[in-house]
Amino acid sequence: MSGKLLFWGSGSIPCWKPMLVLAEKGIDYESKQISFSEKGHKGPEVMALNPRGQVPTFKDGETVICESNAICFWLESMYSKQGTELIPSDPKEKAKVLQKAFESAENMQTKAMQGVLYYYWRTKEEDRKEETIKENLDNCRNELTVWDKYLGECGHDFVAGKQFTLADVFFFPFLAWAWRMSLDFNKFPNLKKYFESVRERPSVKATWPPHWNEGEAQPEKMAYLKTL
Ligand SMILES: N[C@@H](CCC(=O)N[C@@H](CS)C(=O)NCC(=O)O)C(=O)O
Repeated sequence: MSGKLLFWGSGSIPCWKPMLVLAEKGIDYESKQISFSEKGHKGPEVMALNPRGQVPTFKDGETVICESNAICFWLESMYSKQGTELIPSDPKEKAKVLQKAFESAENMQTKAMQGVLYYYWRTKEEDRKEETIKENLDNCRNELTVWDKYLGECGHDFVAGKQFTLADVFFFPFLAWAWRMSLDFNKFPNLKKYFESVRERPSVKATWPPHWNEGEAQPEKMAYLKTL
């Protein structure tokens, strides 16, 4: 027993991040997949560790860590020499990685995803407003364009340079989500190239959300993302 335990749910971007770190570092852990539809995240096991009843929830020995970003930092600092080094020690390189990681955590969430996905989920069809949909799509397109340009300008394979880092751990799940929601990557050639290459990484394949292999996301529901 490694003494590490992760509660996670399929398709959750916050869960995917620490799972990628664990896989990149080759760290053994006990994996406990919860079912969102059965409210496993509100069950006694998770609630005992995380009063918010959210996943990911992680335990490493006696240390309990909630919040996906905190788990990633914990793993990187505890196991920095194991597997892929996700935060470089050189201060300039480190700053670049952290900038892109936080930029992604902030903007991909609020500008790209929140508007298009949450508005759609949380607003009844009859209450949806054309102008809000348009504004959300514009925000999403603008955000993806920023990242497409970054990747084009740096000419590197990864978001913060030549190596896969924490910036990719934070960014890739958002991009994969956009792909899952029928985003047409042909409009973002650098993102397309990045996505197609990074999705082949063993860590990504090993942690791909299991239910994504069972069929498409409700493409008819999210078809409007195609208009991006
Ligand atoms: N800020 C948290 C967010 C975690 C989160 O929202 N997890 C979702 C799944 S994606 C969840 O457990 N939602 C259930 C709930 O909030 O009740 C993190 O980054 O870990």
